[in-house]
Amino acid sequence: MYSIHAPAVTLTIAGSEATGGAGAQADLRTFQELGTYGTAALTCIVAYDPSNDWNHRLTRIDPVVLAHQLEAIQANFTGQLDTVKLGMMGSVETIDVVANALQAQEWKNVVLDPVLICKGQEPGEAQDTDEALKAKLLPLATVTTPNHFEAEQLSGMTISNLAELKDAARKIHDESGVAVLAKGGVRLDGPEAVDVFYDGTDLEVLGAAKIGNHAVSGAGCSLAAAVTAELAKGRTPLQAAERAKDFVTAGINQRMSAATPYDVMWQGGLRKQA
Ligand code: PXL
Repeated sequence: MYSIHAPAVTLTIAGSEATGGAGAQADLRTFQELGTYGTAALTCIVAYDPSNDWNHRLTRIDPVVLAHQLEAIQANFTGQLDTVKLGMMGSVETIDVVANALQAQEWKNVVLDPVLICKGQEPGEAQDTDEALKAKLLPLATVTTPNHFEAEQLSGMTISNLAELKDAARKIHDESGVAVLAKGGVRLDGPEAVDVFYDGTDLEVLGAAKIGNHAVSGAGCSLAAAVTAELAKGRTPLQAAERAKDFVTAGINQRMSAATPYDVMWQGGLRKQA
C-alpha cells in the first residue's frame, strides 16, 4: 500500500554554489526543512577558487537550458506550483528567460532575493544585470528581500541606522508595490541584527541578538527561501518573514565551519534534537 502525499511545491531559480553554503543548495535544504517539495532551475554555477582567495568563478547556464529546466518544472507541476524564489540571475539574458517563464502562469507568491553584484561579474555587466532585475523582475515580485547593500541600491538611499532602513523599506515598497523585508543583519550598529518588514500597512522590526559581528554565508539565500516555503504553506508575508527570521537565527547559532574564511549557516537549526 502507498499513499499520495501532497506537500506544497516550491521552486528556486538560482545559481549553484558548489560548496553548498549559498544558492540553490541552501534553498533546497531550506525548502526541505520547512516541509515543502523543492525544485530548482539553475541560472549559473559558482565555483570558489581556493588558490585565489576563494573568489567566485562564474559560469552562466545557456539561457535555452534554463528555459528547458523551467519548462519541465512548470509542466510537471501545473496547478500545483504557485510559489517561486528568484536568487542569483547572472545575466540579462537569464532575466529575460525568467520573466517569460513567470508570465506563462499565475503565481501567488514571487519572492525576489535581489542578488545584485557578485564578485565573478565585470562591473559594467553587473550594472546591466541590476538594471534588468529592477525593470523586469521587481514588477513581477510579491515580496523582496534586499540586504543592506541591495536596499541602498534599490532605494537610492544611504542606510546607516534603523530609521534609515525603515525609510528605505518604505521607499522600495512605494515605488514597486512589493512587500519588502530589508535586512540590516550585522551591518547596522547595535546589539541586535535587525530587519524591517513593510507591506504598505504593517511596518515591523524583526530583531534578534547578534551572534558575532561577521555575516554568515547562506543566511540571505536561506532567509528568502524560508519566506518562500512559509508562503507556499499559506502563511501571510509578515508571518513568513517572522518564521524565516527564527529559522535563520537558529541556523546561524548552529553554524558550520570549513576552509572558507567565513562560516556557513546550518539549515537544521530549528530541528528538535532527538
Ligand atoms: O549569497 C549570494 C549568492 C547567491 N547565489 C549564489 C552565490 C552567492 C554567493 O556566493 O554563490 C549562487
